[in-house]
Amino acid sequence: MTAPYADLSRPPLSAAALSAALAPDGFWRRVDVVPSTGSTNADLAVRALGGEPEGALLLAEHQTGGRGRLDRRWVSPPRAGLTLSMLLRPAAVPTERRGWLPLLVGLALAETVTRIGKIPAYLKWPNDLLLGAERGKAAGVLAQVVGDAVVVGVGMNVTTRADELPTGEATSLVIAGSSCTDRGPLVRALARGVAGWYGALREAAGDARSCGLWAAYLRYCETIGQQLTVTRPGQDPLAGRAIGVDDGGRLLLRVGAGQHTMLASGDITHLRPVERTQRR
Ligand code: BT5
Repeated sequence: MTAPYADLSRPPLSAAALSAALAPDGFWRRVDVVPSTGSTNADLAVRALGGEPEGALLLAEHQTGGRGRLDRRWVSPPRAGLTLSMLLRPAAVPTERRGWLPLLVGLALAETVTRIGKIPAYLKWPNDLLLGAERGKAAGVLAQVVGDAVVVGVGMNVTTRADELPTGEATSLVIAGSSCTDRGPLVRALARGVAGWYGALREAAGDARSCGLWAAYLRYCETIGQQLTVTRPGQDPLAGRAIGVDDGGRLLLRVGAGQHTMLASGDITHLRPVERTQRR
């Protein structure tokens, strides 16, 4: 008999099981798992352009052209992690507040890893998920606006071994000591978390403060209070201290005496070692 998959520590995901588990919650209308594709974000973007309603969740066991921000790549061995995208149509969230959409997905990731994996998780603004004393990157989020839809993609390393990680700054749930490396419960918790926070943000017409999203995000975000540098394509690097996140999900930065600026995007580097205390 031919084994359906070679690596017993990396069982496949079941779309039927995920659909059955998520359907009663109401939001996730359609769940698909494909064995391989270029990019789940690209695939859902095509479906969004075709008019598909929100509530679609697309997972790939392997991506051959996984995308990061700014044309960078997301690479992961087959079934070693989560590579998934979600289709949202945030009509009830004013455009200027939609910066909270990728942030809430980062928050749902941090909550999932804390609750299901039982390890501390940290967010680097806007939404890198960091784990461990070295604050390795275990997950990233890529949001793309497609007409009036937003496709939000997540890549998270789950059983990825050190020799499989693309950079020395990366880590995975198994390396960080997660008590769960079964992708099914992780997907379910993440999808429920996203649906919950997204529903709350919609009901609050995009007001992240009144629905509790802002406070919850700040509990995990280690960027606030840090001295940091920001790099953005085609612009000089910026140095400053992060002092908050605004109503649009932008990072508020103090760049000099009495001088402030808001960042909607950019790559940041924390300059001061983080205090190794758990704030939760
Ligand atoms: C991100 O970009 O972190 C967003 C990644 C989003 C990937 C998901 S997978 C499902 C969906 N479909 C897609 O096509 N994409 C989304 P960024 O902040 O630009 O980080 C990219 C950088 O992270 C790369 O340049 C590498 O240095 C690093 N990187 C790549 N793969 C990684 C991995 N598996 N773990 C940790 N770091 C990684």
